[in-house]
Amino acid sequence: MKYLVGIIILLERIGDSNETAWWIGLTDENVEGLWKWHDTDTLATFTDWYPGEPSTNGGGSNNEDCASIYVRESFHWNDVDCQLYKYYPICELGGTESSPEVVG
Ligand SMILES: [Ca+2]
Ligand SMILES: [Ca+2]
Repeated sequence: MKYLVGIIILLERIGDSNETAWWIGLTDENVEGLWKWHDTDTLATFTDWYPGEPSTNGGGSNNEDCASIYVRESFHWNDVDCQLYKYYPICELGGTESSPEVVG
């Protein structure tokens, strides 16, 4: 997660981003309170929620099912309404199980 925060800080410093938050691909839309990664459908084993989050119904919405990295909350996570807020996604690349290619 530090890698993703580093990317966000870099984008801000080069003036390429003024986003308030970024979608990280974590959702509890299927079972409330069970946060799963969208791409693998696996439960999150690590979370970094801002104090008081996930709030489920903050901001007047009763449907906060999408986790975001919230820039103004020191890059901690906040759940938001998936339809109400359209944040850009920021994702880590998946690892590869293949051996590195030997050159030479
Ligand atoms: Ca939720
Ligand atoms: Ca929230």
